[in-house]
Amino acid sequence: MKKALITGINGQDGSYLAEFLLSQGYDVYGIVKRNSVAENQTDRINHLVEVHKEYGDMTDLASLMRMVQDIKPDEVYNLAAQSHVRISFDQPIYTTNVVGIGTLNLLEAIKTIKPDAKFYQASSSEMFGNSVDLDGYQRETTPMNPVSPYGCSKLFAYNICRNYRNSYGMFISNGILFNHESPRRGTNFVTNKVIKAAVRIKAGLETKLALGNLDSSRDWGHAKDYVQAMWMILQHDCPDDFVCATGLTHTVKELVDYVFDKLDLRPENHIVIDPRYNRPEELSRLKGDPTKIKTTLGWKPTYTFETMLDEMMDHWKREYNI
Ligand code: NAP
Ligand code: F7E
Repeated sequence: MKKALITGINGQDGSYLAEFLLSQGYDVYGIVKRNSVAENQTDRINHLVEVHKEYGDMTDLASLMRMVQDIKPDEVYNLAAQSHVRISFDQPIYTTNVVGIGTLNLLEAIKTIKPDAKFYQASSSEMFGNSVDLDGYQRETTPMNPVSPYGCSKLFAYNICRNYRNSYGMFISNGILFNHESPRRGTNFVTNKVIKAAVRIKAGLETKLALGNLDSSRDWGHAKDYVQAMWMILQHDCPDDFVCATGLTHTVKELVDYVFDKLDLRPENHIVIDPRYNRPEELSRLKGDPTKIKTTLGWKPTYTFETMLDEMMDHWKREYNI
């Protein structure tokens, strides 16, 4: 039985990845950060009784070393992060400690104790910033010029992973994933924020939805499809870096229009623009080219933008009984 260690297991991706790896026959271990409200912290994985949960923190090297020593994992998926871009402007040092130094802590623990473990790093399209190739896509070779503390720290993590791969011959791969969503997405990310609020408006529980920049556009896929990509990346015969994206982009306004239209609501009656939700520097457009992961690993998404939003709407409609 292969052993997988997932950091950030109680996050959106960690929970889907744990489900997927259990279905593949893995023994799954996950690092859970201590939280003062113990009841809420493992909400997304409480149904996965087979998962071994261990307290640890990306900023606490000793806790990572203890776990790598005890578990001796075959595969490590580094998904832990302060993953909210807007919040990274408010907490740049904390974000960098978790995302950047935290990744280096985990690499050191693995290099010292279990150097043959395969390592997946959750890299992000946010690393590109506003760089875009002439054909309008971002791909593995597009220059990286991040525009947020989150993007800058993810770029450090991406580079230190490549450096450890090249220096020490370790099996370390980066998945450069574009935005991916699901009913389990945090409700302060724009997709789930819009959908939850629209359903609450429909249910008569609120009337207004405050948003920031409606003109930015994102390449949105489904988290379930993207965690399969993570696993496929580690099953490849050599370590490498892959963009994972749908190849399509939509503005936040298009997202709002689709959701409100489906619920028979008129956005102009409910949306208010609040500059609090703007970023000091905005990444205006993301559209990824998934050619490499499709042709090399045979990955392809099963959800479209619309079927993903429909599933998220169904989730919140069930929640509010409408
Ligand atoms: P998420 O829902 O925010 O999950 C992040 C996880 O990291 C949570 O379980 C969180 O635990 C944990 N964590 C935070 N700080 C930690 C620390 N100091 N020590 C240990 N664990 C810590 O994020 P996600 O959407 O699943 O994304 C997974 C990974 O992919 C992240 O690294 C993210 O940056 C990256 N990524 C995401 C996307 C996307 O669109 N979703 C795209 C590209 C890359 P708590 O909940 O207890 O804080
Ligand atoms: O914003 C705009 C906002 O916070 C998307 C993370 O998973 O993907 C995610 O980062 C867009 C931005 O995601 C609101 O300005 C407008 O242009 O849902 P988001 P993100 O910043 O793209 C990348 C790939 C990651 O790696 C990150 O971890 O929507 N927007 N109004 C808003 N965004 C939010 N959150 N809230 C608003 O009210």
